[in-house]
Amino acid sequence: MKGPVEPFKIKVIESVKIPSEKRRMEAIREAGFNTFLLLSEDVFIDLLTDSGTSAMSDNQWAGMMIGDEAYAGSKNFFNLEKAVQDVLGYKYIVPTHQGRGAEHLMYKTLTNEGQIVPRNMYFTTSKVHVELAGGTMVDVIIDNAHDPENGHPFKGNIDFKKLEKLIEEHGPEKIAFVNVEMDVNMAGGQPVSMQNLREVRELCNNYKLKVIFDTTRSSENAYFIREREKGYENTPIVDILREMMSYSDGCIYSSKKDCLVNIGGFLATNDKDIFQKTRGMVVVYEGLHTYGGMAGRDMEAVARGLREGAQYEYLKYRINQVRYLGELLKEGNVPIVKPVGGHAVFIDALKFLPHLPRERWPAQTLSSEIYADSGVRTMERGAISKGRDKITGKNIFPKLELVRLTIPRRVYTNTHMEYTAESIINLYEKKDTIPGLKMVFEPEYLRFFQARFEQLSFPQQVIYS
Ligand code: P61
Repeated sequence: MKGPVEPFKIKVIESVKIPSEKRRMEAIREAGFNTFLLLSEDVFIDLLTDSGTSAMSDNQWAGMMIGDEAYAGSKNFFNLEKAVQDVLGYKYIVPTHQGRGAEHLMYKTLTNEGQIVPRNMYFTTSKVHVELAGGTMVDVIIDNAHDPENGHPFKGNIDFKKLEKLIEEHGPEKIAFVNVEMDVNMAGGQPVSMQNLREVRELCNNYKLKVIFDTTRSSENAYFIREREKGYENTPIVDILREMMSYSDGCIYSSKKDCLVNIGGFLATNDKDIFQKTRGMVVVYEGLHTYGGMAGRDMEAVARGLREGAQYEYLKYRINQVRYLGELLKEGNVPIVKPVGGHAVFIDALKFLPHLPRERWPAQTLSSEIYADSGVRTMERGAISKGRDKITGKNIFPKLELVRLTIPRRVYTNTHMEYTAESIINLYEKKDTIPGLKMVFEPEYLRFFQARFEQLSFPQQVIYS
């Protein structure tokens, strides 16, 4: 098997080196066995996230040089507005410093105390912003998404029975809005089909409910629609994107992913009321409505990146590089979520480390072991990310206990993928010797970012918490 051919050549490089085994052991201990707390210079291949880690093109860097840093009315804002209108089809845009800034404005505007927000699986920042606005997020994704072995081509789809039951049970006035994520991150980067989006719209029309998309990885989702959904085989990606967005009332967008930039975000809508309310808030929390926390040069890079990231040839390479890593791991019998998603390969930590109880945090353990073994940084996506129940205060143990190997866009070569796969396959062969972790520091919000752990020695079946 071979990796995909890159549709670009490399103009600038950044040196990386693999720290010694001794330094890796020290570094992970110093980081409290939390890969978020590692120093970047201690990392060889950084697969922590695809967020803000893309390599920009010469065209984007050229755009940075024409940054108009006027406080008000920057011309780069209007370029960004035009790019959003052309690529996504929304009329109004409110810029923000990154995705969670947009979530804050949008979700606060649309959610009243005690309301429910159905969504196709939670995302950490989305959940916290709905909760801070007084709402509760309820998962209405199809059951297939919770099964790592299930090969459904659109595992990100909304389950209509679950959604309708929720609306009927609570009444439509209790539903703040319906939230649909593209290429569902926590499910493994799994796409939503066009048919599902269309039907969600119809259902919500019946109940007069607003539909808000999390379009963060919508271009990658559009690629999967073209690859897998009948009737879209030859449709240009931009046409697919515009049809997708036509089924929503608005979106939040973290530009740090599919827009191939290091920082930025926005919300967009065709709804004048949402626009006016969020535009009123942006000046309080982010900055003036023509920059929203971004420099002019950053808005230019987002505008150009949104167009570049929707090019078919680029997306084909992108999705296939992620798939290449997934295939290599599968060949080495490493248990991964199937099918391989858009932005990352997810390892099933429960199958990788079956000897560890859930309270020993198998995914957290595995991500720290992968780093110590190879210098590759990955991320826990399981019970630590999920957090505690808002009412009982107890840890929630989601069905998926995963380690995410997230591939930055246009940054690593196929040889980096091969190194990563070989190291993890070697680790899998000695998996029985891996001891679990004990959490010794737990922050109140988004605990996974700063939590600290200690390594237990074998036998570690005793649960202390
Ligand atoms: C990531 F560990 N994602 O995947 P912002 N919606 C969606 C996202 O994936 C997303 C945001 C909104 C990140 C960064 C990150 O628990 C974590 O621009 C589907 O990051 O504010 C971000 O966009 C928020 C990593 C965020 C995490 C939260 O790596």
